[in-house]
Amino acid sequence: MKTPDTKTSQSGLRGEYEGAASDYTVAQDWHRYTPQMHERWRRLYARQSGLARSHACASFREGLKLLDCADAIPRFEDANRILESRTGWRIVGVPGFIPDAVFFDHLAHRRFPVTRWLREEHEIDYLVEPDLFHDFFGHVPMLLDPAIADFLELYGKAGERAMAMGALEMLARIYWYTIEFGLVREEGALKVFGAGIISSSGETRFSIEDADVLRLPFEPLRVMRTGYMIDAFQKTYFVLDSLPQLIEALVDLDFGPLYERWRETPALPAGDVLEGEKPLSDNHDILVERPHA
Ligand code: HBI
Ligand code: FE
Repeated sequence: MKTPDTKTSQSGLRGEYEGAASDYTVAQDWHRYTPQMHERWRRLYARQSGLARSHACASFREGLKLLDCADAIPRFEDANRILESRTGWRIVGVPGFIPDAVFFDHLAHRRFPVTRWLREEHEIDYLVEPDLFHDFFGHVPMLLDPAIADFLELYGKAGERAMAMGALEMLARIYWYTIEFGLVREEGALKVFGAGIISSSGETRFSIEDADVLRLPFEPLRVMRTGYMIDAFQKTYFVLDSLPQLIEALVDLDFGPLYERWRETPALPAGDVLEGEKPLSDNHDILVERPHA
């Protein structure tokens, strides 16, 4: 057994699956965070909330403000009071990545799994796995948006069916290109709502400021065909007209026929443009905010 007092205590929180319940949940054990971890959180928060002011969508900014977590690692129970009163969501602590079926079941019941350990100093800019900062800072503010709250429950429910139909990859791309790496148009400007972007300083700037990056209007089947990058910035971003578009697009989808159509269409590598497709260009469709040179 690992105990909090050994020198492995920091990494001990990380990936400690042994004590988890059958649904992979663990207590947050907030008292185990060290002063260094709280300080690291403050620094991460300061950097990303500064970027969010100019680059994130309004729902993210409002949600983040409500969570009031600039000064220390937040307590899950405090966030839950806010979530439960606004959208009926709750967060549950997990040791890290959990199996797909368990992940979907939590979402279907309006529980969002949040990894309880924080990235280490050398991972400040980048890590492959979800950690506390990505999960909490990136995802939890958006759980306070009614459209995202409903979409995630629907996604959880769709997950079980997709697994049964062997179409998980297709559904996962929807999640990836929206909840993780989605952009949305707001009053003519391009804004971030995806957690994978907003928890990364490099990708927040890249996805919004880079004039040449490929941005396509969100279209479910197109998204489902498109491969994605897991260890580099995305080569394609999909842009919603509004957050409610997400739920409208999925609520009416009969996944059965759609999965069949998907099987017949060839997969596309990230970054490819199809004939006739019109990437959003900053001349007429969107305003790309470039930093002043
Ligand atoms: N587990 N903790 C955690 N976080 C995720 O984002 C996650 C997961 N398990 C499965 C999963 N995501 C995805 O593969 C599904 O969305 C398909
Ligand atoms: Fe995530």
